[in-house]
Amino acid sequence: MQVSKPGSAGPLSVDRPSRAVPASAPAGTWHWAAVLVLGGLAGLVAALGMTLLLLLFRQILGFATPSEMVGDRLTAFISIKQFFALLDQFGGYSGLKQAGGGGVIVGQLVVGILGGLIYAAAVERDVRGQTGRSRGALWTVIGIVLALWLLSVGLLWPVLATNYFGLPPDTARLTTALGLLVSYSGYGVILVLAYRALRGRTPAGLPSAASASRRLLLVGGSGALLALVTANLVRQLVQRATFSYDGTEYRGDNLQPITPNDRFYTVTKNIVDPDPTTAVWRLEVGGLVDRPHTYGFDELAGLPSTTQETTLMCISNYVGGGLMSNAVWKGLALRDLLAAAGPHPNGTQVLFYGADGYTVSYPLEKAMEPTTFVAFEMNGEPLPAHHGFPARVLTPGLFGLNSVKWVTRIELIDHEVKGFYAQQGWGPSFVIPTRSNFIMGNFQTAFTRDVPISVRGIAFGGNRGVARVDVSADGGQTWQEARIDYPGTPVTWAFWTFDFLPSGPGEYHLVARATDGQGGVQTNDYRDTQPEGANGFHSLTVGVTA
Ligand SMILES: Nc1nc2c(c(=O)[nH]1)N[C@H]1C(S)=C(S)[C@@H](COP(=O)(O)O)O[C@H]1N2
Ligand SMILES: [Mo]
Repeated sequence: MQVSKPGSAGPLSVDRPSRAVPASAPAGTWHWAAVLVLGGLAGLVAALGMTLLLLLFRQILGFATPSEMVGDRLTAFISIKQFFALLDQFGGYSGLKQAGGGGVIVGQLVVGILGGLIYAAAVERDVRGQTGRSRGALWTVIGIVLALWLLSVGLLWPVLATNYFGLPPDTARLTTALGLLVSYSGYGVILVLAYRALRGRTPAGLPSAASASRRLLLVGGSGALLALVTANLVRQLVQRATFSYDGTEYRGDNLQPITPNDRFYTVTKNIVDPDPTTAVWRLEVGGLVDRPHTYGFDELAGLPSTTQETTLMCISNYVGGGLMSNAVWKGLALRDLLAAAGPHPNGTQVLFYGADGYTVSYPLEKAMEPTTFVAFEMNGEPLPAHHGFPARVLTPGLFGLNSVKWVTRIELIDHEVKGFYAQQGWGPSFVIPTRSNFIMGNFQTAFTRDVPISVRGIAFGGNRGVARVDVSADGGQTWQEARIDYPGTPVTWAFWTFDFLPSGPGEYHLVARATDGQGGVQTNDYRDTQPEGANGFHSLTVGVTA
């Protein structure tokens, strides 16, 4: 029989000397049950502490949390079909984000509890001398921390390049990885301390009932306190969450050619949007260029700038939908920045990064078009936080997902890569087809001979402009030209009015059809929003009563 190790030879336990057992005695089931409960509790408390550390890093330094990164990472593996099925199941993008973010926090706690169980078992083996060494448990906890960290960094690698205060991707990746290591180490430290506090240093036995309740109260109380603070930080984040505004459309009867900032349509992949500060935010222009450069905000805003009116539209904008808006942006042509950097001849694609880990890529040719823009003002104000403060890209002609908000890096590369939404299966073409909408919804009005009914609408031709709009009241057999009220520019929408003169009472189905500035006529080939954006005529029903 093995002799007790030094240290376990003295009074085995202050708490329960009478029940002291030799260190090598087989543990009873009651003992292991208690060990697992204590281990699980220690693991839970440690996981709460870790979650709190992750949230503090999020709040104080803008580091991405696993709850936010996991969803982004999974997007690449989910087809658009599955994505829409999930949207259905969770009641929209916001519901899905909530479930995903919350699910990861619950997952963290579960993994934390499992870690606690493993650690507790290791401690008991050490104490009983079964491993022949006394530090097995310590190595176990170090192993758990490192394994979880390597797993996280490996699995989340593509999205680690996220920093909500605006650090460019490489720095963001490094700091996120370090933040995870510190937080996971915090888990390890708290686990060891909590388990020790729960179990005591008693080599083999467990605390007496009286001592156990004191210990439980101490550790449980600390856990409750951690949970409270953590919940409070989560609540603060949730208050800033995108649930309340993601998917905001610009629609209604009172549309104006220039959309006020607070009504501009909004789409974001994020649970909580970036909130860059210009002290931290940088814009890198690099990759296959001669003179890579990192711009601070003042330097960027100090470059010769212009204004450009540009309309954006989301690829998810259904026929007649309001996921489109128009603003006057101040900034400069992207090609000015690229020319200053000196692209290598083999640089063929441009890859953009957002502070939120968002990516998109398109050919250099597109980036060099004179209207592809880097904006830092919107309608005379600094870019609002939700629209990409402090700087965003505008890519006229392509759907909104190509206009990266909170841009932190513009990189020249020599091969095609898929950005955030392309990985999910959107595209491959992101060219906006010409469209026209009625602004007003279906309505009824009384028939008055020779008095036309004014019907208003918008039309958008991507970066091709709008040359004319026609309206048909007979299902497309005959067309009459509408009046352009606001022609806009080649990269904006246009507003139009059609004076509809019904021949008598009845129900009329009007459809509109735009012709773009290059002579391309809008088609009625129905196409769903996925994967390349919706297409088809918008129709309006006008009931004309006698
Ligand atoms: N960094 C970043 N840029 C982004 C997005 C995003 O989630 N993150 N969403 C894209 C999508 S899908 C659209 S439609 C437009 C919306 O821009 P807005 O919210 O300013 O209207 O931004 C694009 N740029
Ligand atoms: Mo979008």
